[in-house]
Amino acid sequence: MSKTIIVSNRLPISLRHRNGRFEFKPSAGGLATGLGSIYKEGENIWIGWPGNTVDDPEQRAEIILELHELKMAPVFLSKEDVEEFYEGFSNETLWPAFHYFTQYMVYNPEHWEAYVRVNQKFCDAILKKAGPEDTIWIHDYQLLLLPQMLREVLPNATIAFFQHIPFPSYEIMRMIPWRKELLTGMVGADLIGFHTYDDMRHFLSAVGRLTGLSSESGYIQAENRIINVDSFPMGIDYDKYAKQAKSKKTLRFVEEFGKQVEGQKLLLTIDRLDYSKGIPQRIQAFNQLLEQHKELHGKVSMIMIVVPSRDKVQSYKELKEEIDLLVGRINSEYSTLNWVPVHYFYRSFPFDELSAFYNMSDIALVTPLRDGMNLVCKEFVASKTNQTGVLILSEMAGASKELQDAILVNPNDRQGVVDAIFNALSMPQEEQVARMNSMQESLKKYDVFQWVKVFMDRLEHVKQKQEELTSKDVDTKVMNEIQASFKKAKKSILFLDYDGTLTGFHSDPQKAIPDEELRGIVKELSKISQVVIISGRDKDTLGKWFAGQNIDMIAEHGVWVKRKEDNGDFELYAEIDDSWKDDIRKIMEYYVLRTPGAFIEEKHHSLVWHYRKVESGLGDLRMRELFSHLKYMARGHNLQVLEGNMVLEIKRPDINKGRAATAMMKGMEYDFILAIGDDWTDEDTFKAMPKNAYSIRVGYAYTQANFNIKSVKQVRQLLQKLTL
Ligand code: GDG
Repeated sequence: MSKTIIVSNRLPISLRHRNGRFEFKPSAGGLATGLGSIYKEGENIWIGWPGNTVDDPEQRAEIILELHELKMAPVFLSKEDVEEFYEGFSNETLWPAFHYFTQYMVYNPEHWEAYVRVNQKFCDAILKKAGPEDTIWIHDYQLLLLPQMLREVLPNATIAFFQHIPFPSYEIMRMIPWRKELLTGMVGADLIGFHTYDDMRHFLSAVGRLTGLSSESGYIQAENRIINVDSFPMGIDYDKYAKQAKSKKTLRFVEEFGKQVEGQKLLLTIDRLDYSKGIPQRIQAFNQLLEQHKELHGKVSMIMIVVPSRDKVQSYKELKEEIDLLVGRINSEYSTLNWVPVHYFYRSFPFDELSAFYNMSDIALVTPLRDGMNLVCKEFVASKTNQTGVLILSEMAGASKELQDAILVNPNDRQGVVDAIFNALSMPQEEQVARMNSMQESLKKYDVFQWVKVFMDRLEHVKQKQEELTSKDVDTKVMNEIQASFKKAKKSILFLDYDGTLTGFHSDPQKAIPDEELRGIVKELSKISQVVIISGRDKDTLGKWFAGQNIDMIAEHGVWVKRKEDNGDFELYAEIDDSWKDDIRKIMEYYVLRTPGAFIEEKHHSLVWHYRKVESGLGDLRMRELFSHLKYMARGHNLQVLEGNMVLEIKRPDINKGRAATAMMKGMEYDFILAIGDDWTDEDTFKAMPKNAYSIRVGYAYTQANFNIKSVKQVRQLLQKLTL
């Protein structure tokens, strides 16, 4: 039976050294809770680093055994690994880059090498446990290379990846010297999840620009499979927080703590020590509030919990000093004998005390400068069982996309934050309840268990979709079948599209000249079969490129036909009425003027707007604009607008490859028919084929063809096989 393996940098436990022995402390984090329903079942397992270095082989063996009982397996990291892979590349390159703090990015090739090395360590550890049919769910930015490393060894495994932190714009991604390797690593997965649509959009754009893989509606077209990219906003264990807030223990803390801050409105902030959280900016906003509103002195205070983290890294050390200084300043300036503006704790609290802080605070001030999701704001909302309280939330946190009933602020707009606090302090109770109610409803529905379920369902869906496509794949077996059928045939015909089928794309279309190998294949095939090159290209180019070959040619999607027996020129197959061209050309020219790199190609029956050389992104945008413009015009002229590979073509609808192919076969009896093509224009050919024909589309798009084939290389392989 297949199993599920969860992989994350850290295991959901902490390994501590105490009195010469190791102790495990389970983590109560959101991820551990959500995934508990998975890894604790059956043969499933969680693989990761236990959070401490262990060098002694005996101790390692002991830890392996103990973790095995907990359904976990450790990946041991050396001190050097931790410094270079974790603190180094993960936290000093990827973390700042992905949170838009480019000023903190370190470009250290040794850190990169360690990142590759440790990802490989994880891969080896997983391979010891994983079977070819298992599901492997990898978490977060420390393991971006792992999906592809696993894919190479387990090509059929189900591999999913979820990124918990933001995915930055392409502009940031391109700064990383190892960007292509990182993206290639990620697309080894079948499903790639992010918290928000924006993260997903940035990822797709970076993949398109840096790896050349194209995508449509969240599906990346890789060489031999499709990969789904989607947004899955992570929830919390809602009931756990709601229940805890009402528990006796928490209520006792509320009472106890409450006495110390009696009569004051409380603002709560909880973060790990990190520059992405905007802690100094928040203290400054609170300072400004007290400066501008003297009437609030003695009536409002801030409880600020900062959980120690990464304090060996220089930028974190400096941040800690800055926070200490700011808190010191504000408290020394405003404190009275019975009022302290900021209650600052640089430590973490047990869960029941944390819950008391959530419960007793009037306002949660969650203002990160950038955050993947942010669970603190969700936990605050879930803990507000009497539904009073206000959430002030940064627009830069993933959670802001869901929690629209919070007061949303730009954390860089200090006055905006001050005003938000002021408004929150005076918000009428009915409004608080209405907002809280709506946020609670949503968080209850999309809790962490639902998140896991939706993600897993989606993964199954992608695998099914891949299955449908691969069942149509031209593998060795199908190749042999086609070859056998071809050998048996008495009269055969092969319809071969040119660009993207017999040869790859070139940035200058006129340079995609048939190479030696291709000319050889066509020559050999033409000795044993009727060969028809069926292309959208103009007749002169095709005629020149295949001059002297004993083949038929259909040019410009069926406007021109050249039969091998007529040695002469191409013949016009369709009557041409090009009176429409002047109007359309003017429009296209306008778009050429606005789009550097674009150009128009004029064919006898069509006009083509090319954007292959246009800056990526801009080309798409202009093409969409031109498309809607032309669609409107096309109706009046009874024309058809079609989107191709980096082209937009407008033409008469009655001219297409299918019609030309049918005409070519008219009156003949073939016992073997093969049609291969790579885009929508070839779909007309596929549709026109009789039932017994083999039709093959290059790439893994949905198609009317009965088969898909991986690439031009495979097409040539198949054709070569026919010549044997
Ligand atoms: C990544 C992404 C994304 C905090 N102080 C105490 C304490 N906490 C708990 C909170 C909360 C968690 O820590 C912090 O939540 P984050 O959302 O910041 O999560 P991270 O794991 O740090 O970060 C983030 C998240 O992954 C999930 O995908 O939201 O954007 O950076 O659960 O309650 N817990 C206790 N005492 C404390 O003092 N017990």
